[in-house]
Amino acid sequence: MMHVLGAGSLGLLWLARLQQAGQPCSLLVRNQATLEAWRTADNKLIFEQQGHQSQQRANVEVATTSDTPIQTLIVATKAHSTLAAVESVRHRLSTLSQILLLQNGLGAQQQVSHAFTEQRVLYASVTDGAWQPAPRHVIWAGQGTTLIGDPLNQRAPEWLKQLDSNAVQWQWDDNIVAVLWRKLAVNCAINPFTLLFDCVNGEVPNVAGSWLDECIAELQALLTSQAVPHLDDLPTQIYEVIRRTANNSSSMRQDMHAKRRTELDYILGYACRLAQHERIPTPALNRLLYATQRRLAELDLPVD
Ligand code: KPL
Repeated sequence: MMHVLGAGSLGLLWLARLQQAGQPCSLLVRNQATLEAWRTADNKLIFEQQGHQSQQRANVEVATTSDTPIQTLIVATKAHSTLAAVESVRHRLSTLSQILLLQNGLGAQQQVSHAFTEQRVLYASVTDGAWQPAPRHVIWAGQGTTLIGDPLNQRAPEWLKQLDSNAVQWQWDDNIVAVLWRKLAVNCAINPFTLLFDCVNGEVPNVAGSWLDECIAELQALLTSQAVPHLDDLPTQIYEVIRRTANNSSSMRQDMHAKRRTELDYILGYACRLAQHERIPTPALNRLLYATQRRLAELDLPVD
């Protein structure tokens, strides 16, 4: 039995695909009110892909009140609520439990690794696109791949085979931290600009001008300091993502429009803090962080 923690679009996407592949799964929700809402809706989960809708029955539990042991915990919360969410099920974990973290950015993963030294903690980089038009309804908008790895460089655990590749397209990566750094660099170069200028990804080069290239050069220097390999193609990769996702509204812009807390602090905030710590000058990134935080404050949204 796998447990999915986090009932946002990513959590529901994992739950739906795992259940569809016949994998016993339980969704862990935050409180009784959310559980009641599921019960009222007969625990029905709507999963939509390429216009095709299917319905499933979800097995839903309140994370904190149940005490059945958790063997495999898949954490699909936003970065800023990850540590508290995993702490809320600590009493259900044993030394045999394994935790798979699906968060964006960096920082949340390290917080969990430090707090849960008795469990094996794996990190993943997810590129699927998913959104929720309504509660308990998830649309799989873009198929991506999931790279999974162990920050302590151990081999892939056996249980990952249960993520039947028909359910979740995943690959093991021996340098998952480098993968997450590259993804963070892509998100640093795109997401804050889309929030600041309230634009889709494809407009970023126009609205940001040379500021974008200055940020990319600073990100290259920062990632070099973290021993991320093959950085020559980072600018090409970033421009390629902008081209491929030109009509997308970035996750940060979506959060802003929905008046939700953004993941800025775990993306650009993390990069700027680390640069300061490593004494790498990043004036363009700092200026972007400051401008984005100011915009969030104007909108009455948390700046961290
Ligand atoms: O990952 C993304 C995000 O929106 O967070 C990008 C790559 C920018 C696609 O929208």
